[in-house]
Amino acid sequence: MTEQTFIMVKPDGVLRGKIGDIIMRIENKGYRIVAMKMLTPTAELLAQHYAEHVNKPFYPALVDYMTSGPVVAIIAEGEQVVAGWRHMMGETNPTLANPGTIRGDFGREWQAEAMMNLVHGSDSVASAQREINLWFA
Ligand code: YYY
Ligand code: MG
Repeated sequence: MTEQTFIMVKPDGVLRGKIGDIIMRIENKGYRIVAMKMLTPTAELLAQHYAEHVNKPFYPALVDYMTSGPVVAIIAEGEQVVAGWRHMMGETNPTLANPGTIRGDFGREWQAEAMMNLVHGSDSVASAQREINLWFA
């Protein structure tokens, strides 16, 4: 089924010059980019985006990392794009992410307790709708 997902190139992805590579992977796979913008997220926006994580021990480090610079927020559309993009990103922990995935190919660094793993992708169609409404309000 054609659906939409929310994708983000996180601050480490921008800093390391991977925007082009990541966009190329989205387009090469056959997904369509339907909206895109660059912004530095506020702590308030992140608290809503990462509502499920606000009480976790890694959250303060995650906010420091995610507010450290601009991100690229993207809406992508395609057949099963939510699951497909999760597959292309690889596992959350870049050390364990398979080679060939974005996190497996580029991820290595940590900031304090937070994994710096270059990209975000919604984990379900419902999350995607919520995140799209939040970031592209
Ligand atoms: O959806 P995904 O990004 O793969 O992972 P989540 O479990 O939703 O965590 C969001 C974000 O938080 C993750 O990309 C890195 C960071 N994080 C962390 O630094 N340490 C953890 N133990 C879990 C998550
Ligand atoms: Mg998640």
